[in-house]
Amino acid sequence: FLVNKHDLGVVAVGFSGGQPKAGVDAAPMALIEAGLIQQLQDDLELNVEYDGQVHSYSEFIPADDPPFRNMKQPRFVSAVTQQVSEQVYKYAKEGKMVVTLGGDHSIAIGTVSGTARAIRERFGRELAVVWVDAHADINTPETSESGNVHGMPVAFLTGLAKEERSDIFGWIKEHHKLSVKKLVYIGLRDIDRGEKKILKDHGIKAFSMHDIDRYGIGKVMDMALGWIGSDTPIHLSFDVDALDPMWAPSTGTPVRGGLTLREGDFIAECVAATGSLIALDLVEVNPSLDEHGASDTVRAGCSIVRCALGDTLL
Ligand code: EXY
Ligand code: MN
Ligand code: MN
Ligand code: MN
Repeated sequence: FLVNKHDLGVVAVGFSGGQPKAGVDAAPMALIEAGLIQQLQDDLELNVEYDGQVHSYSEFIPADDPPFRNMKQPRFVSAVTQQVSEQVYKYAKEGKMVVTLGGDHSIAIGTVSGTARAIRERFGRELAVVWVDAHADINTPETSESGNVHGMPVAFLTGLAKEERSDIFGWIKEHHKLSVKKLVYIGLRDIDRGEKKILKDHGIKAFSMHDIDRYGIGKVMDMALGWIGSDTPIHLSFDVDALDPMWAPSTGTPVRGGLTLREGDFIAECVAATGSLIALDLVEVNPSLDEHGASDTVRAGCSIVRCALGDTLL
């Protein structure tokens, strides 16, 4: 009821400006060349609307982009995510399921703000986000040790990080935001000290790899989706580095001790089975890192997208 689940909008975001490693901008093309869109059309019988281009957003490159509040490339990331927000909003407003292929995880500032706004306008409801990641990506510019914005999207989306300047994320208004109570993490295992304090202080729901070891992924998914509750629209933001580097080595910030390929697919399948999924991001695939592992990483990414869109084993 939340979306017409056969109608899909795809946004290909070839963007790497939220972190320092080149190559993550090539992921959308790698995923598409591996047959992803074809699979969605032919195997899952979805009506896919895709403008046929991987956006590089070169028109948004500022003449000068010095660090601001410790953030690197703040104007470029702000302008690109503002544009992504509009692209995603447009599809979500039409009642389409939105799939965004990244790109580094800073692009979620655009995707989640776009769906949050559309869901408010269409249903007067708040959005829930399932953030699958080795990292919490909830640094404020002040707690971040790296200055890389891909480590900050959740802080901006929840309003924990704020900035007035319209050219540096000041465009993010209340209607774009997400409540910290409607956020659930799965797969965490590399959290900065400042992030730990933020998670604790705000009572944010998080299932780490420790929890997955203790309870198993089945129970963790029951608890995670139980926290969100039924009938709440869900945006799934899936960072491929949640998977163990054994399965997804080609990513900018790999952390050992992660999810198996099946656990990743299972998470996507469980979210799909709620019937409440309205948008999906697949980010941080970097085919130029660990090149012999690139095809595995791309295939893992394709599989997660298919599972989230309702592909079942039998
Ligand atoms: N917490 C670290 C930072 O803020 O720089 C690492 C963040 C990595 C973010 C990757 C995309 O998930
Ligand atoms: Mn991430
Ligand atoms: Mn990550
Ligand atoms: Mn660390």
